Amino acid sequence: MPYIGQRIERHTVVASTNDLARAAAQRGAAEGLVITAEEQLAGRGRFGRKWRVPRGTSLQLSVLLRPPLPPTATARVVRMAALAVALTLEEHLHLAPTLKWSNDVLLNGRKCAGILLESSLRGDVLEYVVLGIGVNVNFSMRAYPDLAPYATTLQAELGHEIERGALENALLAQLNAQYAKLLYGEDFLDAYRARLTMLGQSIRVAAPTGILEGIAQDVTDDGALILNCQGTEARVYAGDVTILKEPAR
Ligand code: BT5
Repeated sequence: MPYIGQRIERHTVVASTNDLARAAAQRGAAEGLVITAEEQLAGRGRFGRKWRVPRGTSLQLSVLLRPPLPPTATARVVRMAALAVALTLEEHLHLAPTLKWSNDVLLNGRKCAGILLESSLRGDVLEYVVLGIGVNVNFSMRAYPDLAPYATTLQAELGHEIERGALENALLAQLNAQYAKLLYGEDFLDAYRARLTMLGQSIRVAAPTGILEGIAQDVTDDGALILNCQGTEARVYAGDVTILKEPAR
């Protein structure tokens, strides 16, 4: 039975915990390794974007997994991680998170956590997956005025500081529980859809291939978002979603 967190490597300052986890994976480290950092000098999001958090305030960790699954299963791992974060916030802090495709956890419509999955293939199976998770904990988004309209922290939502060690333990316990389900074949689609507030809404997706607008209809097992663009179905595999306001009548 895998055990996420059986080995935890704690760092004060790193470039990115995902880099360290990838290097460990390439050296043959066992799955379940967790790498944490108090500060990341080059913390990153998708598409090489920056992940910004003041030092010593938050959870920034990477988990090494070796699920014996095909490459399309990375979408299940992202859903699993988003759900594990959401369930931790629900059960440990009694918050009411929602999810935003593909990798965001929101509180009151603002992003409080993000997930960055990086994988390596061997032939047509996953050799390893590095699951990077960042949760904004004890700081104020006043530190980042450009992010403040879209982002939040647990402290801001709860009105008090949170004990990070206990939160990390709760998150690792959730990840273990959900990863066991993944290995038994769970696709996490129903639980993910249930928290995906954008379904049925008019949205804009900025995808690497261009901008699309339509009604968000569903998500697929391999990670696509299905959009209804004036009667034509479109599938998008990566991008950033903005919810559009209802047009004025
Ligand atoms: C993500 O990317 O949301 C993935 C974040 C993953 C961070 C973890 S921390 C541990 C591990 N090691 C790493 O180097 N990374 C992972 P994406 O969906 O692309 O969102 C990035 C965008 O979110 C940026 O372009 C900003 O607009 C915004 N952003 C940056 N910092 C933020 C923060 N602390 N909270 C909310 N939004 C933020």
